[in-house]
Amino acid sequence: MFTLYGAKGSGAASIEAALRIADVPFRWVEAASWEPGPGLEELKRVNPLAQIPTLVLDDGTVTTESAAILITLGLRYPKSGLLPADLAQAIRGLVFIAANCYAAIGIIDYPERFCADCDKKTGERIREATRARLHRYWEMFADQFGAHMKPDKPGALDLLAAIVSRWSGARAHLKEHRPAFHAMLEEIEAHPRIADIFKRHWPK
Ligand SMILES: N[C@@H](CCC(=O)N[C@@H](CS)C(=O)NCC(=O)O)C(=O)O
Repeated sequence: MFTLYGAKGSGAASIEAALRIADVPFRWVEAASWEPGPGLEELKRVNPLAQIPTLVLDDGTVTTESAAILITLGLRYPKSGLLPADLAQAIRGLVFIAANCYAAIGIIDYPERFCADCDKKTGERIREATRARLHRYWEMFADQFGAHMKPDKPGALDLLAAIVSRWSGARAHLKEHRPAFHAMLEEIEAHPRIADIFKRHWPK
């Protein structure tokens, strides 16, 4: 049995949706660095960064980093369609999200990790600039990868884009500046195979 460490409204939703699409049962462990408790202690034993999603495979292999987990699942379950036959742009897009967008979220959430003696005002300035940069990343993502997304049969790229764009005002920004791409993100999360997962993580 796979074990997925995650929390409501977190990036673990992307792995939950991927496991659903691949038809793989899993055990959910409620765990997050901001939720002290037994789940967090168990998570730290497998991922010292204490970040979610973390997925332990049925053979005990620990996988971390959303893009890497999604690629691993896509390769292990080729019939799931998580990865397309033409791999290059899907992998590039997944790494774009992880390296640029998700990393920016980490700075917005925890500016003090990246700033010595960070006072509140400095933290806010870091947040503001990073948020603007994040929104620019999403515009670039929409322009370069929008054509590679498949809202009617969501795969790894669709899932990670739909979930990571839920944070730090990115959706509102995209609605205004890239409306067609924004509509595609809404279509992905409304897909009948995974809609309930989005509803549980982000109730209206
Ligand atoms: N590089 C990781 C980032 C994962 C990440 O930042 N997850 C957030 C939750 S959505 C987290 O666990 N943050 C807590 C922390 O960094 O302490 C990935 O791509 O999966």
